[in-house]
Amino acid sequence: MTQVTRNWTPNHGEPYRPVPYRPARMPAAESLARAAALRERMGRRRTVRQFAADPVPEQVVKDAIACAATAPSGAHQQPWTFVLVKDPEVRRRIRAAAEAEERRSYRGRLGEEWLAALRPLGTDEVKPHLTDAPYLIVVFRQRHWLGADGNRRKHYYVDESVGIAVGMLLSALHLSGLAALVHTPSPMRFLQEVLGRPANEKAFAVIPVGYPAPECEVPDLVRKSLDQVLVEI
Ligand code: IYR
Repeated sequence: MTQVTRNWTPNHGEPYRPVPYRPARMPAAESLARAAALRERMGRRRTVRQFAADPVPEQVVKDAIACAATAPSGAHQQPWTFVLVKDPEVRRRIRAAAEAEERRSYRGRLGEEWLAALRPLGTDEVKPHLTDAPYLIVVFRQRHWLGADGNRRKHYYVDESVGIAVGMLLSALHLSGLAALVHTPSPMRFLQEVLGRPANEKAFAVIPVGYPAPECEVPDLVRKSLDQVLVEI
C-alpha cells in the first residue's frame, strides 16, 4: 500500500487571522458545582470488556468522534483518522486477526514481567468485545502528510496529539452514556491492511463502543487518590 493521505497544511501555511475569544465568564459557584459533578461522573467511568449486542444511536458515536476531533494537536495538524467500523464481517476479521496476535503475545511474546502486570486484571487472548460491541472506533495516527510537491512532511507530537484526542473521545462517550474499552493489540499492522488505510497511517487503538452487557462485571479496582497524583508547589 503506497497511497498516502493528501492532507492540507493548516491554513495553507498562512498566518491565522486573530479573532476575538470572549467566552462568558462562568461564575465561580457554577464552576465549582460543575467541576464537582463532573468529577463524580468521570469517577464512575469504567473500562468495559463485556458488551451488549444492543444497537447504539449512531449519531451519539459520531458526535463523540467530532468531540475528539476538537482536541489540540501539534502545530494544529490534527494528525488523526477515526475509522468507525459497523460492518459485522469486518469486525469478525479484526477479531480473528487480533486474537491471532494476542495468542502469540500471551503465550510468551509479552515476557514474564508484562504478563505479571496484567494478571490482576485477568485479560487474555480471547476478545469477544471486538464482535459483541456494535461499533469499533479504530484510531489511526498520521505520522506525516503529503505536500503539494509530493514530498512527505512531518507531523509533530503525533502520539501526544492522538492520545489527547482519545482521552476526549472516552470522556465524550462516557458522558453520553456509552461504555468503551481501549484495546491495543500488538503489533497492529493488520488493522491498516483490514481497513485499507494508507501507508502514512498507523493504528493507535481499537475502541469497542456500546452498552455494558447485563452480566457485565468489572474489577473492583482502586484509583489513586488526588493526594497521590497531585503535587502542589
Ligand atoms: N494488548 C493485550 C495486552 C494488554 C496490555 C495492557 I498494558 C493492558 O492494560 C491490557 C492488555 C490485550 O489487549 O489483551
